[in-house]
This record gives sequence, structure tokens and C-alpha cells, in this order.
Amino acid sequence: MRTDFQHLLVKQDGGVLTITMNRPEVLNAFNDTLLAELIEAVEAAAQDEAIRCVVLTGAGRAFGSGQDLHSLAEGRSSGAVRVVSEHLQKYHRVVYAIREMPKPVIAAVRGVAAGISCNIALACDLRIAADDARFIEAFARIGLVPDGGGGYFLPRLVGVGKALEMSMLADEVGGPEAERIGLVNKCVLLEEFEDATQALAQRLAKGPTRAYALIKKLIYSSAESDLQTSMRLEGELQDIAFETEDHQNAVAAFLQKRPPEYKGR
Ligand code: LHQ
Repeated sequence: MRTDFQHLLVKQDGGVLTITMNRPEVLNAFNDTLLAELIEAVEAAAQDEAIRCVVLTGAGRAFGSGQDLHSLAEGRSSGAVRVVSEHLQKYHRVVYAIREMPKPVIAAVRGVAAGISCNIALACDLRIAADDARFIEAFARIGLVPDGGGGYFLPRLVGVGKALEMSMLADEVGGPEAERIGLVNKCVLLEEFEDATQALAQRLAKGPTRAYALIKKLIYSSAESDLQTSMRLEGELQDIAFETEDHQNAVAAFLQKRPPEYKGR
């Protein structure tokens, strides 16, 4: 993957690729360049077998402040943004790439995650937050509806009642509260945030990557299906997992009383 992006920092450490949205002067708001670069980076990460876990985070004091409202206003007045749903399709590419990525994707959130930046964090498989995190479904503040999959992810993570509250009141949800309501998996002290993120990512990158891809498929599909459909899919996926080198080696390691080593194959 190229590394010479204008508004993204990408860094690979072992099997972990960290993608950092980098417009800190506007709290990493999305302009067209940042959005295009994020699409490119997540789609490339999906293809690269050496990458076994992706971390998405923000530079400076925030994760992201959503759509850049200056560039949106310019796009509207110049006529470049006529029908907003067409513009949204670019964000949808990011969301689909994350969900279909055959490896775990972690959102690492410190500071503000507002608007569509918040919902991109919700699209990720796991979320770790610093205790200064502020999740804001900011859309209603400017008379809009949650986009970027927010209407889908929010009620599934926190329930319909809390999803409506967050979307209508658009109040901030802090890191500890986000952990309590299931919006994030873990909230840690800001001083521990980077180490905790990397520890989680490195652990996943050393795990059974193919099984993780199949787990994503099973859990995401089953959230939408009945028991019979889920167990049919479970069988299909287990047939695949059963033939992987990682499964066979891990069973042998257990029987030989030694720790397993997963190759991601
Ligand atoms: C910003 C932004 C920003 C530009 C802070 N843009 N500059 C909608 C429509 C169409 C298509 C696609 O998608 C969407 C989805 C969306 O994402 S809609 C929601 C868009 N986001 C917002 O409405 C949030 C706007 N920002 C805020 O409400 C605040 O800045 C928050 C609550 C995020 C952070 O507040 P503070 O911590 O007090 O920081 P700040 O307001 O002082 O911001 C720091 C700087 O960042 C500041 O610039 P300045 O030159 O004054 O230092 C802000 O203007 C700039 N900034 N968000 N989205």
C-alpha cells in the first residue's frame, strides 16, 4: 500500500496496519481528499494478506468531527453536491469495506467522534475508547438524520430507545458511559489508550485470521436471520474453518500441551 497520502497516516507494525485520519486542525473532519484516501486505504488493506488487523484512529485530540461543513457548503454552492445521497455513497464504500474486511477492524477513539465519523467507528468490529472520548450523533443539531449506517448500527449496539435518544438529543456520550451502554467494548484511561489499542490489535493480528473472517460473517449474518438459517451458515463456515492450518495446528498444540501459534492460514 502507498504511504504518501495527504490526509492519512498509515503505519504497519507486524500484522497491524494503523490508519490515522490526519486533519487535526478541524478535528479530522472529512473533506473529499480524506474520504477518497480512506476508501483507498481500507480497500487496499482488505487485499493485503500480510495485514491481519486494522486500527482506524484520528490524529491529535479527536477521532473525527464528521463531514467537513465548510467543504459541504462549498460543494452545495458550487453545485458539486446536488443530491446528498450520491455523496453519501462514498462513505458507504468505507462502511462496506470495513464490514467485508476478512480481518478484524478496531476503531480507536479518543476525543470527539461526531456525525459520520462516529458512525464509521460503529461500523468497525471492535471499539476501544479513551476516557476523554465524546460520541455525538450530531446530525439532529444541523437538522439531518444519522447517516453512514448510523440508523443500522446504533439500535443494534445500544437498543432502539437509546438510539433514538442519542439521535434526537444529539448529546455527547462520554467514554465510560459508552462502555456501560455497549457502544464501545472497552474504555481506558487516556494515558493507557495507545498501549491498550496496540496490545489488542497485536493480539488479534497474531490470531486465527481466517476464523476471524468467518466469525464476522456468522455474527453479522445471524443478527439478521433466524436460528435455522444461522445454524446452516455455521455449518458451512465451520467446514471451511475445520480445514485451515491454524485449526489443525492449534488442536495439535493443545494435545501436545504447548501454546498455539496462528499463521492466519
Ligand atoms: C470543523 C468541524 C467540521 C469543519 C470542527 N467541519 N470544521 C452530512 C451531510 C452530507 C454528507 C455527508 O455526511 C454528513 C454527515 C455528517 O457528518 S453531519 C455532521 C457534521 N459534523 C458536525 O456537525 C460537527 C460540527 N462540529 C462540532 O459541533 C464541534 O466542533 C465538535 C462538537 C465536534 C467539537 O467541539 P470542540 O471540541 O469545542 O471543538 P471546536 O468546535 O473548537 O473545533 C475545533 C476546530 O475544528 C474549529 O475550527 P477553528 O478554526 O475555530 O479552530 C472547528 O470549526 C473545526 N471543526 N468540526 N465538521
